[in-house]
Amino acid sequence: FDRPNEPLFIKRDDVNFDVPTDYWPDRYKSLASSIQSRFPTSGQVIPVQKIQQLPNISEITALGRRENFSIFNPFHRKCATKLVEILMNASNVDQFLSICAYTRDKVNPYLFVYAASVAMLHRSDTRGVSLPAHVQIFPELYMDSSVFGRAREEISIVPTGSRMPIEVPRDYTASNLDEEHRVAYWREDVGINLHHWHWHLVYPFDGPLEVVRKDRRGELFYYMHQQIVARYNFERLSNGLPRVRRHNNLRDPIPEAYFPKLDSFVASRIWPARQADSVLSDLRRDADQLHVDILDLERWRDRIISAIQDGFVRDAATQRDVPLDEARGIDILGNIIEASLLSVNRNRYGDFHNIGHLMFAYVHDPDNRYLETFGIMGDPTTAMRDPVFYAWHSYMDSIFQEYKSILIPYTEQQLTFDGVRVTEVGVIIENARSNEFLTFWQQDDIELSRGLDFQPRGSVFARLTHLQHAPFTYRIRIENNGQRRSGTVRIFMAPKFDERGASYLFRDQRGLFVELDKFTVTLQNGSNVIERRSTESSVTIPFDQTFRIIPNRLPTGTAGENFNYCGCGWPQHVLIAKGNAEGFRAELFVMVSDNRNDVVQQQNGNSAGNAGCDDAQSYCGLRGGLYPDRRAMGFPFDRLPRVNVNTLTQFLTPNMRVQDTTIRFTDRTVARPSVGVQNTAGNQNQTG
Ligand code: CUO
Repeated sequence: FDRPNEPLFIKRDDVNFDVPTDYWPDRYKSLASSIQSRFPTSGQVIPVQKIQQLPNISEITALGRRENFSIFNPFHRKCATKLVEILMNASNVDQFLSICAYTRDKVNPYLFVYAASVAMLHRSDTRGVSLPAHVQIFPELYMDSSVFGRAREEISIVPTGSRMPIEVPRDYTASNLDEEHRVAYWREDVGINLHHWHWHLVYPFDGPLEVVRKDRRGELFYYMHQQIVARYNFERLSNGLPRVRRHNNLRDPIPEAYFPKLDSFVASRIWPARQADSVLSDLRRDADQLHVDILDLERWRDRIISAIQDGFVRDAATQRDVPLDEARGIDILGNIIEASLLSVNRNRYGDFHNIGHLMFAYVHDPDNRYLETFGIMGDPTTAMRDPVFYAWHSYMDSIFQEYKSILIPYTEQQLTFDGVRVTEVGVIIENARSNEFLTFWQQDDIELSRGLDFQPRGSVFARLTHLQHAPFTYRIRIENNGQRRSGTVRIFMAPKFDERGASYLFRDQRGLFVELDKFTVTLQNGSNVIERRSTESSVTIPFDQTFRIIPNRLPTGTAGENFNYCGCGWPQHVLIAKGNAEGFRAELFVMVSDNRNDVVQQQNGNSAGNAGCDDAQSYCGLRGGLYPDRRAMGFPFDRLPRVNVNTLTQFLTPNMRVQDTTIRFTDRTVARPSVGVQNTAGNQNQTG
């Protein structure tokens, strides 16, 4: 994965291994001996076996090495699928490694890293291997391009050990003249974008069937993105902005402009920007094999909405109607709208969300007359930086909500847990008022050198400033009138007031609840007091894991020292929205549901296991297992309320409780006890 634009030079004479130079790019074959003498092996040598049968990669190389790669583009995704298939089919790990070595220098680097990562996450013999953070492979996709000029200077002039981290400015894509910029710190957060990249790796929408087919993947596509929009709205309201608009008329101008200031090292280009009030057009891009009309999207959308209203979809294989019932409806729809390989009828319902991303991504050059590549909406790695991502996903979400609105509301009976009452909910924060979350800025250093392919080499760090909150503990008292039994605690939070300062109707507020945690408890007869730390959240993974800071580099005793995560999860540092200086008012909701209705028996017989990983289950599911909650994702907020329920208070049953809270933001920046510079200085990172 390291230095993805450089050729991989293979030493000829490793004992016991026949390493053919025909793995090399053609350009270098005739120069083999002089290159090998100029680049003596330093660091680790990785032996590579001869490949039993060289794979045919001619279709994959149709996408050039110096072009951008978009998984949303049907042609690009065909290339990626082909490579994933080849890598999945390698007979063992050694052959897998050999094929990686063989293909890496021949195919597009973005495509290679994508396909190799998907294969490693899904092959049974590589699943335990931790992937490096994508920001370390392609740092240029995550931060201001000016960082790299400064990094080059630092590396060239300053000896290792004395180098200073390169500070990534907090405001570099716009000024506050653009009011959308108030939430740029969140959209451009490196951890948030890494989460999105990783989520789409775990849940690819195309590729070999064994890679795409996962329990409730369509529903999780809906839910994870619904939560992103809810979290974005929480952040917007914290910053005095209204909830995000929906881009529901594809022919309307797009008010949101965005100037990403990102480089593409692979394509040697800066990523294109979008002016305010740009308008989508039909795409006519021969070079990308992309011919699609706005009318196509409108037709797909209308068919999807009709299907929702009819209550069934037409399956292409059987030519039968499949009901969008309570059990499977949302999952079927998620796969249709995205669209994934599991869509029951791609011809009829099309590729709405993915092609929508591309339409936005090519808005500046829809017919390729300026030979411009796609904008950041064209890549899941970068898309969340763009304000229009949320306008698009908020529209998608409203289609899912249209479906949810036709389901019969949960009855009081379905929501209640007989004999169980939540009598007290509190949030405890050290040295602070109870029920007040504290937020501030924090700086952290991350290593860039694995992704920088210039000489000389050596460590160099970027210093990021990101949102952070003080760790806290929930304290929940639950009265149980019955026998010892098991409950699922579900914790959510939403803003208390809307943009005008008015209270919400339940039907509006329910879409703003962000999940904070979900866990199982054993309830003894009588009073139970439960304490749960914010760092244990089922939604998040720790900072160190988001950035894959290698455990043996961590100082002893720090959080994350013994982690065993596979890398998917919302970043812990953005668990709580920013709030504001006055104390932003929010409602913390806690529910205990009857675990007998929630528990899922995993196929391996284990009800809780996660094959070797502690991924954050709420947004990422269980690796290799069933989604570990039988209820609909987002329960109990995923449906409209029962009759006569207009407010959150009216919605509550005795096993639920709401606590008023505030989120107080202080505009100060704290440094993290340094994990980076002191502990890793001198690490030359020469392997690769
Ligand atoms: Cu995650 Cu639109 O699906 O980006």
